[in-house]
Order: sequence, then C-alpha cells, then structure tokens
Amino acid sequence: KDIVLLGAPVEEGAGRLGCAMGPAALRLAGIGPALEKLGHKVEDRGNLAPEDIPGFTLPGLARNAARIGGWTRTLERASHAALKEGRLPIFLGGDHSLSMGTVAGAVRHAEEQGRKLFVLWMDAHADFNTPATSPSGNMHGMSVAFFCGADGFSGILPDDRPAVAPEHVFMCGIRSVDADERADLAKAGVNVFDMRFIDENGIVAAMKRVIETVKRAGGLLHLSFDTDFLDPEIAPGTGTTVRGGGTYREAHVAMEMLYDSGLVTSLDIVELNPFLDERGKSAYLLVELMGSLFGQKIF
Ligand code: DIR
Ligand code: MN
Ligand code: MN
Ligand code: MN
Repeated sequence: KDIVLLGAPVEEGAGRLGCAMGPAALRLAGIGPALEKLGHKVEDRGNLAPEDIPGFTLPGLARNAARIGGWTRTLERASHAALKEGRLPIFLGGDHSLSMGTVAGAVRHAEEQGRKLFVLWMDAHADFNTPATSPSGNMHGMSVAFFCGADGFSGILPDDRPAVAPEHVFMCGIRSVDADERADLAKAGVNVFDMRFIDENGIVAAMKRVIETVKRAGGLLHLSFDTDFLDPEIAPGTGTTVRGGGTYREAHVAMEMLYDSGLVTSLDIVELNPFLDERGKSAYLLVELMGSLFGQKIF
C-alpha cells in the first residue's frame, strides 16, 4: 500500500488535554518503520494545523467549537486530497473529534467515485451526541452524529456536504452510551456490536458481518480506532477508559481479518494520551495492532 501518515494533534475535543502528544508517541513507538517493514511505502507528512475560524460558536453545548471546527475543515481537505491521490491516509490523533473531518473527506471522495463509504467505529463509546444532547459538551463524543449529517453543526462545513448513511456505520466494542445517544442511535439505524454481542457471538462474527456487507456493496471502508476500545488493563493511556473492553487477541484478530479483506482505505488512530500512559505501553500496543492491520502474520 501507498501510505501517508498525517499527524492531527487535536486535543480540545476531549475532556482533558494530552492527546496532542499522541502523534509524537505513535511515531516514537515506531509506526512508520513498522509499516515499512511489512513492505508498504510510507510517507510521513508531519503534523497538520487547524484553520482559524475566529469567534465561531455552535448553539447548545459544544466546547471549543471554533478550534474543532477549524480542525474539521483542515482534516476534511487533507483526507479528501490523500484519497484522491490514491494514497491510504493514516491520521495519527489526537482526540476523536478529528474523525469529523477525516470521515467527511472520505465520504466526499467516495461519492465522487460513485462508491459507498462504510465506517467501522471501534470504541467504548458511540460518539453520537450533538450540541443539543451532549451531557459534557466534549466534541469527541459527537463525531459520528456529525458525519452522519445530524442537525446542530451548521457552519463548520457546507450544509450540502455528503453524509455517511447511518446504516453504513458499524460500531464495535461499545459499552458506554448516554441516554439520548442510545435513542438517537436506534432511530438512525446505526449497526451496534456492543460488548455483549462480542461476549455472546465473538468479535469474529461481528467482523465477518462488517466485511461481508462492505464487500457486497463494493464499498470503501474507513476504520476509526479509539484507544479506549481496548480494555484499560492493556491500554491505560487514554482519557475515558471503560472496563470490560476488547482483549489483546480480540483486537489482533479483528485487524488480521481486516487486512485479509483488503477493504480499509483510510484510518484514524485516536485518543492516545501519552500523559496517562504507562511507559509507552498503549502506544506500543497500537503500533503492534497496526502491524496486524497491514499484514503482519503470526504464521
Ligand atoms: C460521553 C463520553 N459519551 C460524552 N464520550 C467519549 O462526553 O459524550 N467518547 N469519551 O470517546
Ligand atoms: Mn471515541
Ligand atoms: Mn471512546
Ligand atoms: Mn473518547
């Protein structure tokens, strides 16, 4: 694959700072060389910077809306441009609000190709709040609502921007959902493989459904991997840990299956907060998982 690494040190979408150090930690843990070793061409384009939107606010509760709106505009363009060049962009986060832009750019690209964009959202959280429903106002909890075209985000991107169809979003690992969020997810028709589904059926069953659906539709697949998908015992370096998360092998086999499918066309690695990590433990694990996603085989 022809990979570009793009750092997105956005941290104002989360409830505490530190995710801005994520791109540096992922680089220090060796993400570039790990992918090169697997035979890929890797170009690290360094870190992006947000567009300035002075004075911008959103109605409701949306903390740092101007900053996150600026990042969204920058990342939308970067994601679209990299895909148009035929590259596979990997966005090194940064908190999860960065997916507002990366997915918006990917869906614009998919639309131009006459293809459907699917999103695999691996996360403890659904990130389906809006400024009207969010209990915290933290915009990292709003990304999926944003790129599915929910109301309440006017002025960040053009109102006629293409949206991701909620039935093309697959969530995996979910175990913390707010009350309004739950109702909105069900109403919208988002596919949710929560931790109970994974306990009862296995992550392999969930991944098979995602892969078969995307294949059948001839779709493109954006993977958005939140560090807190993983169990906090193996990945403590993130701001909103929830116990009962994905295990080491569940995460690896999901990545191995995605590699075999050949479907992933763009990717976010988010919510790594090195300030909360234990000597790089979570950063090294994320790099290892990216190895499995890009062809590292056990045997
Ligand atoms: C919560 C937490 N649902 C919120 N969300 C997090 O603030 O909207 N998402 N941590 O990653
Ligand atoms: Mn998230
Ligand atoms: Mn999360
Ligand atoms: Mn989060």
